[in-house]
Amino acid sequence: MTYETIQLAIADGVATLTLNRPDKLNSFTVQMHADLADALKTIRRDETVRCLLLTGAGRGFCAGQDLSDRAVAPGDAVPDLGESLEARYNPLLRSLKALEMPVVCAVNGVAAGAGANIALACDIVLAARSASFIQAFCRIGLIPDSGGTWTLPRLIGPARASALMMLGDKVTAEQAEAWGMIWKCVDDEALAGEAQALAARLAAMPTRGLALIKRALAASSTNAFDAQLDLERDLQRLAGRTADYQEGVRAFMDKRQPVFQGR
Ligand code: T3D
Repeated sequence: MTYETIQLAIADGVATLTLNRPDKLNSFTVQMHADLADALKTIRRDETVRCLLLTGAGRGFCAGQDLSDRAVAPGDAVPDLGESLEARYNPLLRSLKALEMPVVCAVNGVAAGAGANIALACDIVLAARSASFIQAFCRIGLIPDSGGTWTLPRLIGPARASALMMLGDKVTAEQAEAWGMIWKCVDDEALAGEAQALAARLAAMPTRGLALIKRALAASSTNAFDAQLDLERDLQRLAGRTADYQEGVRAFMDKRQPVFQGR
């Protein structure tokens, strides 16, 4: 599908979304937000799509907000960044989190600012060995957004999260893996292949079940243990009604590989 700032390709159950402003390290503009919102709507409506793979074109994954849209002359009105989050970044993060399928992120290069936190909000994150993550916000007087103040301390703990957010230091992909910030660091030349293989594997799995796992994990960060037990009961009830669960049990009993339909 053709967009000005991104590419969307749908094949074999996988939607591959590529941020595509490589000369500006795929930094975000209003147009890119609009393109992404439209692409995500297409993905949600397409019943053949069972996994989303997000990546970037060129040498970077995403450098966050395009700062050339933020430079103002002294005395000019300053942009309302709260409005920018409300209208564009927050809906994007909510869309990714609410997407009823696994979201894989293949971080092909530097992920800075909102770019880092969008990557970290995905369900499974792979990164090229040469990639890095930078909470760049503090370098220009901002606070981490795109869910970063929620996501990062949960992934790596408050001590590391606050130092990274206040210092804006670069974290290499190897360090990110060692800290549990991402799932896996892979050699640069292997990234695209590994990410496609992972997405294809997820797309052949019980999609409804995976979406319910995603929902349970999201709720676990705020629920007490008791409430989480209740939620597991409710979600397991839904999982138990899916055709894929029936197929999983039948295949196990028949000693054959299951064929899941994502229903
Ligand atoms: O504003 C709101 O709506 C609120 C929301 C904010 C969310 C945010 O994301 S705020 C944080 C914004 N991002 C940054 O502060 C990161 C800025 N970029 C960098 O610090 C560095 O570019 C990197 C560390 C990411 C990479 O460094 P390096 O040395 O590998 O590349 P480079 O040479 O700096 O960048 C390459 C080109 O991309 C360069 O353009 P040129 O000179 O070749 O024409 C550079 O200007 C451009 N570029 C990189 N990041 C941005 C950008 N252009 C616009 N906006 C950017 N964020």
